[in-house]
Amino acid sequence: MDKINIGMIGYKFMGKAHSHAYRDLPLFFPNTVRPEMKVICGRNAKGVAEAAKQFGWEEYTTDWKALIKREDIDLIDINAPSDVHKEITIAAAKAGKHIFCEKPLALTLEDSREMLKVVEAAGVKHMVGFNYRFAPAVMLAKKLIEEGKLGDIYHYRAWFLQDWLVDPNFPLAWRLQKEIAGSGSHGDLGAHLIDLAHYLIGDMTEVIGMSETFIKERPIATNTTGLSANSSNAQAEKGKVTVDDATLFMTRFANGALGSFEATRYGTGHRCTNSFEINGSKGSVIFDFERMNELQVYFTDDHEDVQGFRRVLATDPAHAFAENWWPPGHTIGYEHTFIHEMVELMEAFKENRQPVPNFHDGVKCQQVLEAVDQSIEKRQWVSISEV
Ligand code: SOE
Repeated sequence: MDKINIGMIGYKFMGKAHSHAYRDLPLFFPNTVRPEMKVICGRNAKGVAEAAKQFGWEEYTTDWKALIKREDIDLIDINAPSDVHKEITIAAAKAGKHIFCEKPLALTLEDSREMLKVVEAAGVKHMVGFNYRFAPAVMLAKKLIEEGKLGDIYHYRAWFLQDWLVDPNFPLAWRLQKEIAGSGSHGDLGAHLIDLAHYLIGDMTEVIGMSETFIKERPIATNTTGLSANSSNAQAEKGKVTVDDATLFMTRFANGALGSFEATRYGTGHRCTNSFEINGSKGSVIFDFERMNELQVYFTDDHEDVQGFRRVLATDPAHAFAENWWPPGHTIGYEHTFIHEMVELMEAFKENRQPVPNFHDGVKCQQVLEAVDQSIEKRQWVSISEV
Protein backbone atom coordinates (compact mmCIF):
# COMPACT_ATOMS: atom_id res chain seq x y z
CA MET A 1 0.00 0.00 0.00
CA ASP A 2 1.54 3.31 -1.00
CA LYS A 3 -1.37 5.74 -0.55
CA ILE A 4 -4.55 6.27 1.47
CA ASN A 5 -7.42 8.27 0.01
CA ILE A 6 -8.90 10.64 2.53
CA GLY A 7 -12.39 12.08 2.89
CA MET A 8 -12.44 14.75 5.59
CA ILE A 9 -15.53 16.06 7.41
CA GLY A 10 -15.10 19.50 8.95
CA TYR A 11 -13.07 22.39 7.61
CA LYS A 12 -12.59 24.96 10.35
CA PHE A 13 -9.77 25.04 12.93
CA MET A 14 -9.00 21.31 13.08
CA GLY A 15 -9.87 20.89 9.41
CA LYS A 16 -7.13 23.32 8.55
CA ALA A 17 -4.66 21.67 10.95
CA HIS A 18 -5.33 18.22 9.46
CA SER A 19 -5.23 19.47 5.87
CA HIS A 20 -1.91 21.11 6.51
CA ALA A 21 -0.61 17.89 8.04
CA TYR A 22 -1.70 15.78 5.07
CA ARG A 23 -0.17 18.29 2.67
CA ASP A 24 3.21 18.61 4.33
CA LEU A 25 3.64 15.00 5.33
CA PRO A 26 4.97 13.59 2.01
CA LEU A 27 7.51 16.39 1.74
CA PHE A 28 9.18 15.52 5.05
CA PHE A 29 8.21 11.86 5.52
CA PRO A 30 8.52 10.42 2.00
CA ASN A 31 9.07 6.86 3.22
CA THR A 32 5.64 6.28 4.67
CA VAL A 33 2.21 5.85 3.09
CA ARG A 34 1.03 8.96 1.25
CA PRO A 35 -2.24 10.62 2.33
CA GLU A 36 -4.19 11.70 -0.76
CA MET A 37 -6.43 14.73 -0.13
CA LYS A 38 -9.45 13.58 -2.10
CA VAL A 39 -12.66 15.12 -0.71
CA ILE A 40 -13.44 17.69 1.97
CA CYS A 41 -16.96 17.93 3.36
CA GLY A 42 -18.84 20.64 5.24
CA ARG A 43 -22.37 21.94 5.76
CA ASN A 44 -21.88 25.28 4.08
CA ALA A 45 -21.28 24.93 0.32
CA LYS A 46 -19.53 28.26 -0.10
CA GLY A 47 -17.34 27.78 2.98
CA VAL A 48 -16.31 24.26 2.10
CA ALA A 49 -15.64 25.19 -1.55
CA GLU A 50 -13.29 27.94 -0.42
CA ALA A 51 -11.59 25.59 2.06
CA ALA A 52 -11.12 22.94 -0.64
CA LYS A 53 -9.34 25.45 -2.85
CA GLN A 54 -7.29 27.01 -0.10
CA PHE A 55 -6.22 23.77 1.61
CA GLY A 56 -5.63 21.80 -1.60
CA TRP A 57 -8.40 19.15 -1.70
CA GLU A 58 -9.33 17.65 -5.06
CA GLU A 59 -13.09 17.90 -4.49
CA TYR A 60 -15.64 19.14 -1.98
CA THR A 61 -19.12 18.03 -0.96
CA THR A 62 -21.84 18.94 1.53
CA ASP A 63 -23.17 15.38 1.70
CA TRP A 64 -21.24 13.26 4.22
CA LYS A 65 -23.57 10.30 3.75
CA ALA A 66 -22.64 10.11 0.07
CA LEU A 67 -18.98 10.65 0.91
CA ILE A 68 -18.70 7.64 3.23
CA LYS A 69 -20.17 5.40 0.53
CA ARG A 70 -17.57 6.30 -2.09
CA GLU A 71 -15.45 3.35 -3.18
CA ASP A 72 -12.41 5.52 -3.80
CA ILE A 73 -12.25 6.73 -0.17
CA ASP A 74 -10.25 4.68 2.37
CA LEU A 75 -10.31 6.84 5.49
CA ILE A 76 -12.79 9.30 6.97
CA ASP A 77 -11.27 12.09 9.04
CA ILE A 78 -13.87 13.57 11.42
CA ASN A 79 -13.10 16.98 12.85
CA ALA A 80 -16.61 18.47 12.88
CA PRO A 81 -18.08 19.41 16.32
CA SER A 82 -18.31 16.62 18.90
CA ASP A 83 -22.08 16.03 18.61
CA VAL A 84 -21.69 14.45 15.16
CA HIS A 85 -18.67 12.22 15.88
CA LYS A 86 -20.74 9.20 16.84
CA GLU A 87 -23.19 9.15 13.96
CA ILE A 88 -20.50 9.65 11.34
CA THR A 89 -18.07 7.17 12.90
CA ILE A 90 -20.65 4.43 13.10
CA ALA A 91 -21.95 4.95 9.58
CA ALA A 92 -18.45 5.24 8.09
CA ALA A 93 -17.09 2.17 9.91
CA LYS A 94 -20.09 0.15 8.80
CA ALA A 95 -19.29 1.27 5.26
CA GLY A 96 -15.81 -0.21 5.76
CA LYS A 97 -13.90 3.06 6.14
CA HIS A 98 -10.97 3.57 8.49
CA ILE A 99 -11.56 6.40 10.96
CA PHE A 100 -9.61 9.29 12.38
CA CYS A 101 -11.74 11.18 14.93
CA GLU A 102 -10.91 14.36 16.82
CA LYS A 103 -11.13 14.44 20.60
CA PRO A 104 -13.21 14.13 22.68
CA LEU A 105 -14.44 10.99 20.96
CA ALA A 106 -18.08 11.52 21.89
CA LEU A 107 -20.47 13.42 24.13
CA THR A 108 -20.70 10.56 26.64
CA LEU A 109 -18.80 7.49 27.78
CA GLU A 110 -21.64 5.28 26.62
CA ASP A 111 -21.46 6.73 23.10
CA SER A 112 -17.70 6.36 22.95
CA ARG A 113 -17.97 2.71 24.04
CA GLU A 114 -20.49 2.10 21.28
CA MET A 115 -18.15 3.72 18.75
CA LEU A 116 -15.30 1.46 19.86
CA LYS A 117 -17.49 -1.60 19.55
CA VAL A 118 -18.53 -0.69 16.02
CA VAL A 119 -15.03 0.07 14.70
CA GLU A 120 -13.74 -3.17 16.20
CA ALA A 121 -16.58 -5.19 14.69
CA ALA A 122 -15.95 -3.55 11.32
CA GLY A 123 -12.23 -4.42 11.54
CA VAL A 124 -11.13 -0.93 10.49
CA LYS A 125 -8.29 1.18 11.78
CA HIS A 126 -9.23 3.88 14.27
CA MET A 127 -7.33 6.80 15.72
CA VAL A 128 -8.24 9.66 18.07
CA GLY A 129 -6.73 13.15 17.84
CA PHE A 130 -4.59 13.56 20.93
CA ASN A 131 -1.95 15.55 19.10
CA TYR A 132 0.10 16.73 22.11
CA ARG A 133 1.53 13.22 22.52
CA PHE A 134 3.47 13.96 19.36
CA ALA A 135 5.50 16.92 20.59
CA PRO A 136 9.08 15.56 20.65
CA ALA A 137 9.69 17.04 24.13
CA VAL A 138 6.65 15.13 25.47
CA MET A 139 7.99 11.98 23.85
CA LEU A 140 11.32 12.63 25.54
CA ALA A 141 9.55 12.80 28.93
CA LYS A 142 7.95 9.45 28.15
CA LYS A 143 11.32 7.95 27.19
CA LEU A 144 12.97 9.16 30.40
CA ILE A 145 10.16 7.62 32.48
CA GLU A 146 10.34 4.32 30.59
CA GLU A 147 14.12 4.16 30.97
CA GLY A 148 13.67 4.64 34.73
CA LYS A 149 15.61 7.93 34.66
CA LEU A 150 13.02 9.62 36.88
CA GLY A 151 12.78 6.62 39.23
CA ASP A 152 9.49 5.96 41.00
CA ILE A 153 6.91 8.54 40.04
CA TYR A 154 5.37 10.45 42.95
CA HIS A 155 3.58 13.42 41.38
CA TYR A 156 1.87 14.28 38.10
CA ARG A 157 0.71 17.88 38.01
CA ALA A 158 -1.04 19.15 34.89
CA TRP A 159 -2.71 22.37 33.87
CA PHE A 160 -4.22 23.64 30.62
CA LEU A 161 -4.98 27.34 30.83
CA GLN A 162 -6.64 29.45 28.15
CA ASP A 163 -8.28 32.87 28.55
CA TRP A 164 -10.58 33.37 25.55
CA LEU A 165 -13.71 33.51 27.74
CA VAL A 166 -12.61 36.24 30.13
CA ASP A 167 -14.55 38.81 28.07
CA PRO A 168 -18.23 38.48 29.16
CA ASN A 169 -19.27 39.58 25.67
CA PHE A 170 -17.56 36.67 23.99
CA PRO A 171 -20.59 35.00 22.40
CA LEU A 172 -22.29 31.70 23.01
CA ALA A 173 -20.15 29.67 20.57
CA TRP A 174 -20.83 25.95 20.00
CA ARG A 175 -18.07 25.10 22.44
CA LEU A 176 -20.25 26.59 25.21
CA GLN A 177 -23.31 24.47 24.43
CA LYS A 178 -23.52 21.08 26.13
CA GLU A 179 -25.65 19.44 23.44
CA ILE A 180 -22.96 20.14 20.82
CA ALA A 181 -19.71 20.11 22.81
CA GLY A 182 -20.55 17.62 25.58
CA SER A 183 -18.68 19.70 28.14
CA GLY A 184 -16.57 22.86 28.30
CA SER A 185 -12.98 23.15 29.47
CA HIS A 186 -13.24 19.61 30.84
CA GLY A 187 -13.74 17.77 27.52
CA ASP A 188 -11.89 20.31 25.41
CA LEU A 189 -8.74 20.88 27.48
CA GLY A 190 -9.00 18.36 30.32
CA ALA A 191 -9.26 15.58 27.73
CA HIS A 192 -5.74 16.41 26.51
CA LEU A 193 -4.41 16.47 30.08
CA ILE A 194 -6.00 13.13 30.88
CA ASP A 195 -4.64 11.53 27.72
CA LEU A 196 -1.13 12.81 28.39
CA ALA A 197 -1.36 11.43 31.93
CA HIS A 198 -2.42 8.03 30.59
CA TYR A 199 0.42 8.14 28.06
CA LEU A 200 3.09 9.21 30.55
CA ILE A 201 2.05 7.74 33.89
CA GLY A 202 -0.64 5.09 33.25
CA ASP A 203 -4.09 4.26 34.57
CA MET A 204 -5.92 6.22 37.25
CA THR A 205 -7.91 4.49 39.98
CA GLU A 206 -10.06 7.24 41.51
CA VAL A 207 -10.87 10.92 41.11
CA ILE A 208 -12.49 13.83 42.91
CA GLY A 209 -13.31 17.07 41.13
CA MET A 210 -14.88 20.51 41.16
CA SER A 211 -16.02 22.84 38.41
CA GLU A 212 -17.57 26.25 37.81
CA THR A 213 -19.32 28.23 35.12
CA PHE A 214 -18.27 31.77 35.96
CA ILE A 215 -20.32 33.64 33.35
CA LYS A 216 -23.69 31.98 33.04
CA GLU A 217 -25.19 33.84 30.08
CA ARG A 218 -23.61 35.17 26.90
CA PRO A 219 -24.71 37.00 23.75
CA ILE A 220 -26.09 34.64 21.11
CA ALA A 221 -23.38 34.05 18.48
CA THR A 222 -23.90 35.25 14.96
CA ASN A 223 -20.76 33.71 13.53
CA THR A 224 -18.17 31.48 15.13
CA THR A 225 -15.09 29.81 13.84
CA GLY A 226 -12.28 28.21 15.78
CA LEU A 227 -11.78 30.24 18.92
CA SER A 228 -12.92 33.51 17.40
CA ALA A 229 -16.51 34.60 17.16
CA ASN A 230 -18.65 37.66 16.51
CA SER A 231 -21.57 38.69 18.65
CA SER A 232 -23.89 41.51 17.76
CA ASN A 233 -22.89 43.40 20.94
CA ALA A 234 -23.29 43.44 24.71
CA GLN A 235 -26.98 44.33 24.24
CA ALA A 236 -27.61 41.30 22.03
CA GLU A 237 -30.04 38.66 23.19
CA LYS A 238 -28.38 36.27 25.65
CA GLY A 239 -28.43 32.51 25.97
CA LYS A 240 -27.42 30.15 28.76
CA VAL A 241 -23.90 28.71 28.95
CA THR A 242 -24.47 25.01 29.61
CA VAL A 243 -20.88 23.80 30.07
CA ASP A 244 -18.12 24.25 32.65
CA ASP A 245 -15.72 27.18 32.31
CA ALA A 246 -13.16 25.50 34.56
CA THR A 247 -12.77 21.98 35.96
CA LEU A 248 -10.20 20.82 38.50
CA PHE A 249 -9.64 17.35 39.85
CA MET A 250 -7.29 15.15 41.84
CA THR A 251 -6.49 11.54 41.16
CA ARG A 252 -4.60 8.48 42.35
CA PHE A 253 -2.70 6.51 39.71
CA ALA A 254 -2.46 2.73 39.77
CA ASN A 255 1.34 3.02 40.21
CA GLY A 256 0.87 4.98 43.44
CA ALA A 257 1.50 8.46 42.07
CA LEU A 258 -0.77 11.38 42.97
CA GLY A 259 -2.14 13.66 40.27
CA SER A 260 -3.72 17.10 40.06
CA PHE A 261 -5.37 18.59 36.99
CA GLU A 262 -6.70 22.04 36.12
CA ALA A 263 -8.46 23.04 32.89
CA THR A 264 -9.78 26.56 32.46
CA ARG A 265 -10.72 29.12 29.85
CA TYR A 266 -10.32 31.90 32.44
CA GLY A 267 -6.56 31.73 33.00
CA THR A 268 -6.15 35.43 32.25
CA GLY A 269 -2.95 35.99 30.29
CA HIS A 270 -2.56 32.34 29.33
CA ARG A 271 -3.41 31.69 25.70
CA CYS A 272 -2.58 28.00 25.45
CA THR A 273 -0.56 26.96 28.49
CA ASN A 274 -0.71 23.18 28.33
CA SER A 275 1.78 22.03 30.95
CA PHE A 276 2.78 19.20 33.20
CA GLU A 277 5.36 18.57 35.88
CA ILE A 278 6.41 15.08 36.93
CA ASN A 279 8.41 14.41 40.08
CA GLY A 280 10.09 11.07 40.66
CA SER A 281 12.59 9.58 43.08
CA LYS A 282 15.49 10.22 40.69
CA GLY A 283 14.39 13.37 38.93
CA SER A 284 11.73 15.64 37.49
CA VAL A 285 10.57 17.03 34.15
CA ILE A 286 8.51 20.10 33.28
CA PHE A 287 6.79 20.74 29.94
CA ASP A 288 5.03 23.88 28.78
CA PHE A 289 3.40 23.77 25.34
CA GLU A 290 4.07 27.47 24.77
CA ARG A 291 7.75 26.45 24.73
CA MET A 292 7.02 23.13 23.11
CA ASN A 293 10.52 22.39 21.84
CA GLU A 294 11.91 22.36 25.38
CA LEU A 295 11.81 19.96 28.29
CA GLN A 296 13.08 21.06 31.69
CA VAL A 297 14.92 18.13 33.22
CA TYR A 298 16.34 17.58 36.72
CA PHE A 299 18.32 14.55 37.88
CA THR A 300 19.17 13.84 41.52
CA ASP A 301 22.44 12.16 40.55
CA ASP A 302 23.90 15.26 38.91
CA HIS A 303 26.93 16.44 40.87
CA GLU A 304 25.75 18.65 43.72
CA ASP A 305 27.56 21.76 42.48
CA VAL A 306 25.65 21.72 39.16
CA GLN A 307 22.28 20.47 40.36
CA GLY A 308 19.26 22.27 39.00
CA PHE A 309 16.77 22.11 36.16
CA ARG A 310 18.40 22.09 32.73
CA ARG A 311 16.70 23.05 29.47
CA VAL A 312 16.85 20.32 26.84
CA LEU A 313 15.96 21.38 23.32
CA ALA A 314 14.25 18.38 21.72
CA THR A 315 15.49 19.04 18.19
CA ASP A 316 18.56 16.79 17.98
CA PRO A 317 18.56 13.62 15.87
CA ALA A 318 18.28 11.75 19.20
CA HIS A 319 14.74 13.12 19.59
CA ALA A 320 11.54 11.73 18.09
CA PHE A 321 10.78 12.85 14.52
CA ALA A 322 13.60 15.42 14.64
CA GLU A 323 15.71 13.87 11.89
CA ASN A 324 12.95 14.49 9.36
CA TRP A 325 12.88 18.21 10.11
CA TRP A 326 15.55 20.86 10.24
CA PRO A 327 19.12 20.92 11.54
CA PRO A 328 19.40 20.83 15.38
CA GLY A 329 18.05 23.91 17.10
CA HIS A 330 15.75 24.84 14.19
CA THR A 331 12.50 24.55 16.10
CA ILE A 332 9.07 23.23 15.13
CA GLY A 333 5.51 24.29 16.10
CA TYR A 334 1.89 23.37 16.88
CA GLU A 335 1.17 22.20 13.33
CA HIS A 336 4.00 19.66 13.52
CA THR A 337 2.19 17.74 16.28
CA PHE A 338 -0.55 17.05 13.72
CA ILE A 339 1.94 16.04 11.05
CA HIS A 340 3.54 13.56 13.48
CA GLU A 341 0.08 12.28 14.42
CA MET A 342 -0.68 11.62 10.75
CA VAL A 343 2.72 9.96 10.29
CA GLU A 344 1.71 7.51 13.04
CA LEU A 345 -1.57 6.94 11.19
CA MET A 346 0.21 6.31 7.89
CA GLU A 347 2.80 4.02 9.55
CA ALA A 348 -0.07 1.99 10.98
CA PHE A 349 -1.26 1.37 7.42
CA LYS A 350 2.27 0.50 6.31
CA GLU A 351 2.73 -1.97 9.17
CA ASN A 352 -0.88 -3.14 9.17
CA ARG A 353 -1.53 -2.45 12.87
CA GLN A 354 -3.76 -0.14 14.88
CA PRO A 355 -2.42 3.41 15.26
CA VAL A 356 -1.87 4.81 18.75
CA PRO A 357 -3.69 6.63 20.31
CA ASN A 358 -6.80 4.84 19.10
CA PHE A 359 -10.40 4.54 20.25
CA HIS A 360 -9.32 2.48 23.29
CA ASP A 361 -7.45 5.57 24.46
CA GLY A 362 -10.42 7.75 23.54
CA VAL A 363 -12.75 5.62 25.67
CA LYS A 364 -10.28 5.54 28.56
CA CYS A 365 -10.13 9.32 28.49
CA GLN A 366 -13.92 9.58 28.36
CA GLN A 367 -14.16 7.27 31.37
CA VAL A 368 -12.07 9.66 33.46
CA LEU A 369 -14.01 12.68 32.16
CA GLU A 370 -17.24 11.02 33.22
CA ALA A 371 -15.87 9.86 36.59
CA VAL A 372 -14.91 13.46 37.33
CA ASP A 373 -18.41 14.63 36.33
CA GLN A 374 -19.97 12.06 38.65
CA SER A 375 -17.65 13.05 41.47
CA ILE A 376 -18.62 16.72 41.04
CA GLU A 377 -22.27 15.82 41.13
CA LYS A 378 -21.96 13.58 44.18
CA ARG A 379 -19.31 15.73 45.88
CA GLN A 380 -17.21 12.62 46.60
CA TRP A 381 -14.40 10.37 45.30
CA VAL A 382 -15.40 8.15 42.38
CA SER A 383 -13.63 4.93 41.46
CA ILE A 384 -12.74 4.75 37.74
CA SER A 385 -13.55 1.05 37.46
CA GLU A 386 -17.11 1.71 38.57
CA VAL A 387 -17.88 4.18 35.80
C1 SOE B 1 -9.68 25.17 22.06
O1 SOE B 1 -9.81 25.28 23.40
C2 SOE B 1 -8.54 24.28 21.60
O2 SOE B 1 -8.32 24.55 20.27
C3 SOE B 1 -8.87 22.80 21.75
O3 SOE B 1 -10.08 22.47 21.12
C4 SOE B 1 -7.75 22.00 21.22
O4 SOE B 1 -8.01 20.64 21.33
C5 SOE B 1 -6.50 22.39 21.99
O5 SOE B 1 -5.43 21.73 21.46
C6 SOE B 1 -6.24 23.85 21.93
O6 SOE B 1 -7.37 24.57 22.31
